[in-house]
Amino acid sequence: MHQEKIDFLMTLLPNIRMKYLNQISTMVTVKEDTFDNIVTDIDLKIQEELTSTLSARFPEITFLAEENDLQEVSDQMWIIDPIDGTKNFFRRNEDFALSIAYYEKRQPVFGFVYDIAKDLLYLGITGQGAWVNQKKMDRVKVRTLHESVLDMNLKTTFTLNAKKPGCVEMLSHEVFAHRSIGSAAISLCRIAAGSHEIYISSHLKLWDFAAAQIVLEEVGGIVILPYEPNRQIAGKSVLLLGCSSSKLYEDLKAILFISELTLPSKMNSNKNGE
Ligand code: 2AM
Ligand code: CA
Repeated sequence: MHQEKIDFLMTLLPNIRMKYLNQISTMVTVKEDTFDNIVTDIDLKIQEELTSTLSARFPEITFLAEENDLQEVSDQMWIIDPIDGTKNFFRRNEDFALSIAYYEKRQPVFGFVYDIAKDLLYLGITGQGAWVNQKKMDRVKVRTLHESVLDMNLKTTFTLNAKKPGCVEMLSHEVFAHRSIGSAAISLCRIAAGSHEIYISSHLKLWDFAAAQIVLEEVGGIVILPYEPNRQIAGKSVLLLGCSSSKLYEDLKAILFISELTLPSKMNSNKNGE
């Protein structure tokens, strides 16, 4: 039923990658005063190309997209981040991704995350599995907290500590290592691929993680919005925790969150269904 949309994107996304891969960013617009969020001309061009091509082919589907004001929640919608990890794109030219998910009736149907620099195209289809460059991904390996590598940024440490003082220091004694990649979509897909186990970010919007969440959940991973499970669909920012197993989530929850936070009941089958 959704194969036509998937096939269309399978062709479109590599074409967009080839077109923009070697383009140098020529203009940077700083939103607000904080330099918290940058947007380059390439973010805008990729979003424009995606939305115009998709709306010509599938005119009934609306867009919830990061740039411009294309933010309409409906029963059939594309959720698009043209570049997730724009600061990486701007400064390092790696670890940034094009992310596009398709939702029906506010439920995830499928999502693509394209790691542009590494040319890895992840696809998750709800209930069917996940693929990378068309190769089916294995279920993710379960590791203990002591074996786990955590990906988290500085801002998130402040937020977690404000909610539960001392929790980040406690966490630092429990994990194997800490890194910070700088792209939610890439990080969640790399948990799915087994290169690390935990990602926590305090300020994400739905387009940052919608597609990658499907990929990770389809290989047995967990994505939780512990404080605000329904805010993301309205385009508001949320604290997100992604990890490779429900056991790991239980261990993290005990360290990071106040005690009354529990998994939604659907989580017993490794899904949170959000
Ligand atoms: P972006 O590159 O699309 O902005 C970096 O830590 C991660 O957080 C990236 O996925 C980045 O997405 C996202 N991010 C950075 N600033 C953000 C903000 N103000 N709101 C929501 N997500 C943000
Ligand atoms: Ca972006």
